[in-house]
Amino acid sequence: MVEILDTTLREGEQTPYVNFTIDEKLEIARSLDRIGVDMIEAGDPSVSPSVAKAIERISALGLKAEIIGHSVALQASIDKVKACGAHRVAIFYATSKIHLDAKLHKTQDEAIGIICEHIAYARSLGLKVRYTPEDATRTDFEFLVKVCNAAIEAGADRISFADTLGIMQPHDTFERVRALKARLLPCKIDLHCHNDYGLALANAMAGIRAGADCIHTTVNGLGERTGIPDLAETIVSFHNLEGVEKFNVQPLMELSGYLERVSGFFMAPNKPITGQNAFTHKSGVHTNGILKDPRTYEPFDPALLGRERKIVIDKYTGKSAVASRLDEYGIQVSLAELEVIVSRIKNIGDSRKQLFDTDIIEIAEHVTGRVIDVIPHDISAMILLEVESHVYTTSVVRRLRGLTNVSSVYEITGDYDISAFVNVENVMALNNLIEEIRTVMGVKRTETRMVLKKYNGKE
Ligand code: HCA
Ligand code: CU
Repeated sequence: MVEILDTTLREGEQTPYVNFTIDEKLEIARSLDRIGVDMIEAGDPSVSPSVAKAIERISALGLKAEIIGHSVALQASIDKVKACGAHRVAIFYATSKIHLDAKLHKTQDEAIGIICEHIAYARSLGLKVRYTPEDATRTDFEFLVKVCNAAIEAGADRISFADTLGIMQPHDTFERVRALKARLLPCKIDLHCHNDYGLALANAMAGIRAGADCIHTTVNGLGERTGIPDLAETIVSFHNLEGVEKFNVQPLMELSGYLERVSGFFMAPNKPITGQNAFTHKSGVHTNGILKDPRTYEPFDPALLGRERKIVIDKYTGKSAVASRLDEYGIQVSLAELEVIVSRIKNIGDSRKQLFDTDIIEIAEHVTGRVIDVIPHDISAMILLEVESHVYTTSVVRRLRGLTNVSSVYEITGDYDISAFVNVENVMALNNLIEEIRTVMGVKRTETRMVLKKYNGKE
């Protein structure tokens, strides 16, 4: 059964411009444990005192997951992992020619000596050991087998097959892992696949098929450069496509949202599984199918993740989707009225990026000539911002205008400097947008006022 090692706290914190507080790390570790990952790589204590402190606090939580400290091959660094109370040390030492020559200035034999000496040292401290041949996928295969077997003999019980540059393809990964497994002494094989070509999860799944044991993930696919497989994509793929039910999928959405907020690193809407659009349908043909039977255009039920499907109303939309949206609000219209409403929506849709329920209700009001007294489910809000005194208000305004969902921005007098009007689909999207606005440089404080009802002046 596939194992997951989540390394959001180590590889994930290597994402450019991302740093977590100790409390945030504790929260992430607890959520990962609730999800049921087998191992949590909590950091490399030699990086900084606060990384060491976080590993120590996480190790003391008594979680079900095994806690791992990452380390270079140096006794002082391994001592720090031991001092943190971690169960296991993951020692990495590169094995490819380019890394040995250009970075480490060591021969292959010298490398084996250093690796084995430090594994034996870690074992003497009572730590379990994983050995990572960094850049394994560009390492001469015969040398890779030799160095891994030497590491296992020295006391490592796991080898991390690291595709450090993300250069593998699934069929190569399958062949290479199968060949490696056939040649290694008994040990578990981890797959650490980088996503430089967008193939990380595909490679990891191929490696598992070939007999590897464990996939390394991060929440939201964080990590150096383009990161490694996303935890939610990995778990849901194994759950739905491979029938693996050992992980708890329910907390995945919440954890992904939490990571967006604390990392300031927001996901593209079209990201698989947790992206905002993962269950949003647009064209008339698709929405018509979805309304008849969601299985026509959904790979799985969004309820698995506690999510809901969404149908976008715009110029691509047909009558059935508009009728269904009006029905959600209990708005009854005749077929003739519906046709006029749809044609107005199509005309507006040519010039507007997004139509909100407020707009659709307004169109229905005009077309039917009746006052429709309902409160839209989607949200309009006014966000008031105070700007740091040393920052130009206009520079903040410029940044805000570049954000999707911000419809207008005003510089104002009074306690606040700026007011921004925003339209979003739901409270989660509002929350994410507020967090995104708070990360804009120069924003000191925000206050959000939700719009309860909107009146149009003259109409
Ligand atoms: C790095 C090291 C590593 C280690 C992977 C592992 C890699 O380059 O920072 O220990 O499993 O990608 O090789 O993350
Ligand atoms: Cu890595």
